[in-house]
Parts: sequence; C-alpha cells; structure tokens
Amino acid sequence: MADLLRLLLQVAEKAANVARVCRQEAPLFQLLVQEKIGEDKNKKFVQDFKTLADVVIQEMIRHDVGAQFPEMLDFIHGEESNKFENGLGESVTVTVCGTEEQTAALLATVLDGNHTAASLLARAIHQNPATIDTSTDGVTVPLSPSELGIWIDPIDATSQYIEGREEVLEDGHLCPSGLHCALVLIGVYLRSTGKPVMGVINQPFNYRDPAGRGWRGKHFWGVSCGDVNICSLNQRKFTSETRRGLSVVLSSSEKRVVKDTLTSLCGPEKVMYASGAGYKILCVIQGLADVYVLSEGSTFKWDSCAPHALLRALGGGVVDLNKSLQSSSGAQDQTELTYHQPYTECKGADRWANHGGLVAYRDSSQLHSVIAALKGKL
Ligand code: 2IP
Ligand code: CA
Ligand code: CA
Repeated sequence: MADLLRLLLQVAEKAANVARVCRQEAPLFQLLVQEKIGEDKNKKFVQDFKTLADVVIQEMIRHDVGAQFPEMLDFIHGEESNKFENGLGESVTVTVCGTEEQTAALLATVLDGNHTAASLLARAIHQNPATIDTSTDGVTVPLSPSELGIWIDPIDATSQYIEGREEVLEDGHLCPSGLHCALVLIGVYLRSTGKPVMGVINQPFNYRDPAGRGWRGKHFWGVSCGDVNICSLNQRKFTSETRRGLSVVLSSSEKRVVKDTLTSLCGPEKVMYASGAGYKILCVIQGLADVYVLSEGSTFKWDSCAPHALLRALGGGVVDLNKSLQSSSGAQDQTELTYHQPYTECKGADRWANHGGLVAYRDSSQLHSVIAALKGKL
C-alpha cells in the first residue's frame, strides 16, 4: 500500500494548492466564508466557519482516492458535509465532476454565478501538482485497501486560516499562532481495530518563496503497522539538551487547573500555548513540545487520526485522557484513541468527538509523568 501513501501525499499537496488559491484573492476568500449551523457546529466556537474551500478539498480527496481505490469509497469520512448553501438559499451538493469545465459550472452555482472564482477553484482541483519529493522509495506497507478507512480534516485551524496572520518560522521553535497552524490532515485507520496506520500532514503555509511566488508548503508522513514503523521525520535522540525537562503544549482555552498543575510539574517556561489541534500534535511530532494535553472533548477523529499515526511510527501515541486517569494498570494500549466506532448516543459531529480529551506523546515515560500529575485533579 505504498501507492496509497504516495497518492495521499499528492492529493494533500493538491489540497494545499486549493487552500493557497483561496487565500490569494481577498474578494474570493470573502465569498467562501459561511457560518456553520446546527449539529455540525463545533460547540467550542461561538462562531465557527465553514468554507467552501474545506468542502471542495474534502470532496477532491474523496474523489481522487475513490478513483484509484474504489474499495475505500464508502469508508472515506471527513469533517465537512458536501451540502453547501448559496446566497439565494439554494442547497447545492458539491462534487468533483469529470472535467474542469463541469466542476467550474457546478461551483459557479455555489458562488452565485461568480465564474472567475469558480474557474480558479476548478483549475486548482483538476490540476496535478508538481511532483513532490516524497522519499517513499522502498517503503512497503502490509495492508490492503479493503481493510482501511480514512479521516480527512481538509483544513484544521480554520480560524487561523481565515485570520491569515503571517509568521516567519524559526527552526526548532514553536510559533503559537498564524497561517502556519492551518494543516491538511489525512489519516488512515484499520476498520477492524480502529488503529491509525498511516498519516499525511501538509502544512500549506510553511514559508514564503524567496523568489516571490507566494507560499510554499511542507509535508510529513508516517506509517505504523506490525513491524513497519516509518516516519518522514527522524526519531529525535534524547540529548542532554532535550533531557532538560518536560515541556507541554496546551490550548489557550485549557482549564485553569490543568494549566496550574502542568506549570508546577514542568516550570512556567516549559508550558506553551498554540492554536490548532493538529498543529499542537505536529509540535509533539517535531519535538517542539514533549506532550500535548487537552482536557475537553473539543477535538474529533479527523483532527487526531493523521498525526496519531505519525506519533505511533515514532514510538509514541495519543491516549484518551479520562480513560488514562481512570486506568490503574497503566496499560497504555487500552487507552489509545481508536477511529472506527462512533458514540451512538450523540448526534452530528459529536458522534466522532474525542470525548475524553487526549494526551499526545512521543515518550511513554513522559506520558506517565503527566497522567500521575493530573490524577485526582480533574
Ligand atoms: C479545530 C481547530 C481548533 C481547535 C479545535 C479543533 O478544528 O484545530 O484550533 O481548538 O479543537 O476542533 P484549539 O486551537 O483551542 O486547540 P477546525 O479548525 O477544523 O474546526
Ligand atoms: Ca479540525
Ligand atoms: Ca477543519
């Protein structure tokens, strides 16, 4: 299934192109923003935004993966529903059509007849991106498409994507907010057990091209199944530098008691804050923070599946925080998040929430320190 990995890397790059095209023209971007309503609303935000870019990206990924792996088509899920309402109150189902012209015509109905915007989007959807260097040669993945399902978050950290603040990233430093927090997340899980086995993360706004040709992205991938554990990033060696103490990354909206407990455990300079659930897990993957703790059920399967697979490939993982606090045995494998079963008592997006909160880690001894510190506090 190395061909699935290569396809996901290509389609994530195409998704990143769409995300960049949508930001390039302010009037186009304004057109794309629509308020979320009803059960699909992420309760965390007073106002959450659903963009046409999100819907279009998710449908494009579904289309491209389904074309090559038809066995997977019914198991490709994502954050967005593909029903979109235009300015006239008409409901349009967004799909990727056979030709660029047909897709442009369909998108024009969502964009209230704005053919310029529709053509720009359709071109990005149907264009094959420049081949990216994926260095996946020699990777073999012992899985078959009929065993697998996919979770897509077309754009994570939408609020940062919409706000659009530009930051220059420094190597080895966590940068709390800005466009670079927006990520395309594609995670693959085993239908039978719900374990995450493959993940692709694309960061569409990693740096500005020095030749002035706009934003350039960066991609990360990982595979973890059986004896195969490979990640595009190397496992960070524990040097004296990195041993200096545990660092955590949190959401700025995290509970006081969690902030205080972890500040006592790590020291104030080792507690950092950043936007985007996906970006915070990526910080752990990159070694910019050791652990990400979230005490609320405000993330979903599509937020954690892809980065979880990369962490597993690096010897870490993502556990359910509540389950870990309750478990006496410390049997970590029992508390790892899984991706195949909905909470049937919930409705809408909440069926797929990570209700018990989470802890993302690379090193299980650091996970244990955090769990021990938080026991009895929540
Ligand atoms: C959001 C996004 C938010 C995050 C929230 C996610 O996904 O990643 O940034 O909140 O949990 O569900 P926070 O930044 O406080 O961690 P989306 O942007 O896709 O709605
Ligand atoms: Ca998200
Ligand atoms: Ca999203």
